[in-house]
Amino acid sequence: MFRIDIITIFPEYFREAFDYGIVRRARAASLVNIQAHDLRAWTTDKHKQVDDRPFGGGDGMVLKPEPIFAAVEELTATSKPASYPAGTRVVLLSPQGRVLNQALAQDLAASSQLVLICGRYEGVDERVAEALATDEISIGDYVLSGGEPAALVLVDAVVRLVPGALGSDTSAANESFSEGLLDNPQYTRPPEFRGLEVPEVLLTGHHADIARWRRDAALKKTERNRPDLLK
Ligand code: 9D3
Repeated sequence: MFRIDIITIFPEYFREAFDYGIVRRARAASLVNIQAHDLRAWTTDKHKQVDDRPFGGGDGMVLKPEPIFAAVEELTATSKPASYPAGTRVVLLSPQGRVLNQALAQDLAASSQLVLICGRYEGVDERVAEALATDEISIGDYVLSGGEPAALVLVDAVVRLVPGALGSDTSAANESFSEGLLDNPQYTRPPEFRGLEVPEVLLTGHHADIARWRRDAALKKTERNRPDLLK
């Protein structure tokens, strides 16, 4: 079974997040086991301190390395990237990471255990990126208040690619982004709604015309919203 362990100071944040849709189905079918762990469980001091002031000065606090290394050690049986079990990826979610895309999601889905480390505060002691994580990943160029929402996004993108997670009628390889174009627009009944009409061609049953319209509409949508995909 594919295993995903999330290390966070807010384990409750994830409580219902994986109880919906494809992720819920994958869990129910025992294709994947997802657990959120409280980083404070691996502290050893009375105050369960997970952060400290940055060396060299500066605002805010930095997550300390010791509890994070101890957590990964317990969850993977080691804390040396070279000796992680085959198929184990230890991912630090951080604004400094490489940006998640469908190819990276596919790569991660081919592993067997993901350990996700969620940062908070002003950051995470760099020794976690240097000597503990196999990957450092961002979900895009905007500022979040922590790694938790990024972990949700990554889990969703990866779990639906785990073999068996999608219904047999839908193949993950056969979707938008795998083809480099956005999806074509879709319509359903009624054919006229508040004066807004469904494109005539979709009502004709002429399959070749419909296929041509869809290709053209997808191209126009991509030109308008994501010209970067066409370069
Ligand atoms: C680059 C921003 N940093 C400048 C001082 C401060 C900072 C902002 C946000 C430090 C940590 C965070 C928390 N964000 C994440 O942990 C994070 C994140 C994100 O902010 N954007 C996109 N992907 C990710 S993955 C983890």
